Amino acid sequence: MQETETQKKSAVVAIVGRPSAGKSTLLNHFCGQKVAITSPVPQTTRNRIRGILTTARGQLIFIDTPGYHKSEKKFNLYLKNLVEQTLQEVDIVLYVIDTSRAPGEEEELIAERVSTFQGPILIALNKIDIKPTFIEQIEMFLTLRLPKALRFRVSATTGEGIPQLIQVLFDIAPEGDLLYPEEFYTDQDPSFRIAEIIREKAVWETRQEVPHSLYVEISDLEQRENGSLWVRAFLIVERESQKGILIGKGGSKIKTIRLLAEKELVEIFPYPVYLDLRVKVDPKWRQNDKLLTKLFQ
Ligand SMILES: Nc1nc2c(ncn2[C@@H]2O[C@H](COP(=O)(O)OP(=O)(O)OP(=O)(O)O)[C@@H](O)[C@H]2O)c(=O)[nH]1
Ligand SMILES: [Mg+2]
Repeated sequence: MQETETQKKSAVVAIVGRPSAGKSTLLNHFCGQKVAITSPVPQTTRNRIRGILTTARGQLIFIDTPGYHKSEKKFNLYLKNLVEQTLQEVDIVLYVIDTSRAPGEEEELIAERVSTFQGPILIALNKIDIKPTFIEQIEMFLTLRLPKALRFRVSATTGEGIPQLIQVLFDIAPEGDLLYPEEFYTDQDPSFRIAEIIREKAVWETRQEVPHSLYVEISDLEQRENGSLWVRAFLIVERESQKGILIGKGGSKIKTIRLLAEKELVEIFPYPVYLDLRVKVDPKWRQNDKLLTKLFQ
C-alpha cells in the first residue's frame, strides 16, 4: 500500500562496524552532504554523528559510530561505549562490512554483539567496487552468524546499491512523525563541525602516529562585522615530535591544513571562516577521563 500523508515513516538507524569499514562515507552518501569526516586511517570517527535523510516517505535518522575495535585501552573503551549506548537507543541496526578485507576476530566480535540486537538488522556489504573481494567468505560467515539479517551489496564511493538499501530501510521503519525539520541534514553545532574538518585535514596531511594522538579544541569563535567568522583552534598532540610534524618546515604544514579547512568551510557555512590554528602538547590527554567524557559523546 502506498503511504499517505498521515503515514510517514520515521526511524533511528545505528551505523556500526569495524574501523574503516566505510560507515562515515556511507552516512554522507545517505544524507547527500558531508556530515562526517572520513579518512583511510582507522578510528577516524570518535563521536556519534547524526545525519538525517528526509524524503516523501518520511525521515531516517542515522547515527554514525566509532569503529568497533578490540582493545582495552581507555581511549578505545570510551569509543566502544558509544557504540554500546547507540545500540540501546535505535530502531534499526545497519551493520557495515568491508568486503575487501577477510572477516577476522574483530568481525566475529561485532557480529556477535550485533546479533543480540532485538530489532531489525540490515547488513551493508560495502566496497564492492574493490577487487579482489572477500565477499563469498563474508557471505558464508554471515550465514552462520546472522542468518536472518538482510544483506545489501553496496559501494559508498560509487553509490551502487544504496537506493535499494534506503528503500528497504523505509519499508521496515515504523510509522511516526518527523523528528527534525525537513531541511535538516545534521544536528551538529558549528564549532564541532569546524573542529572535525580541521582534524580531517590534519589527519590527511600527516600520517605516522599523529592522527591517533590528535584532538582539536575550538577556543574562540567570533562573528566579525563584515559577516565572516573568526575561529581560534588548538590542535593538541601527545608529543613534541608530533607538534613538529604538524607545524612543518617554517610552518608550511599547519598553513596547508588551515587553507584546506578554510576552503571546505566556505562550502558549508554561508559566510567565510578564518582560522587561527595553534599546536599544543598534552602527553596525557588520552588518559584524562574528564576530557574524554567531554570530547566523545
Ligand atoms: N573503494 C572504496 N572505498 C571506500 C568505500 N567506502 C569507504 N571507502 C574508503 O574507506 C576508508 C574509510 O572510510 P570511512 O568512511 O572513514 O570509514 P569508517 O568506517 O567511518 O571508519 P572509522 O570512523 O575509522 O570507524 C576511506 O578511505 C574511504 O574513502 C567504498 O565503497 N569503496
Ligand atoms: Mg567513521
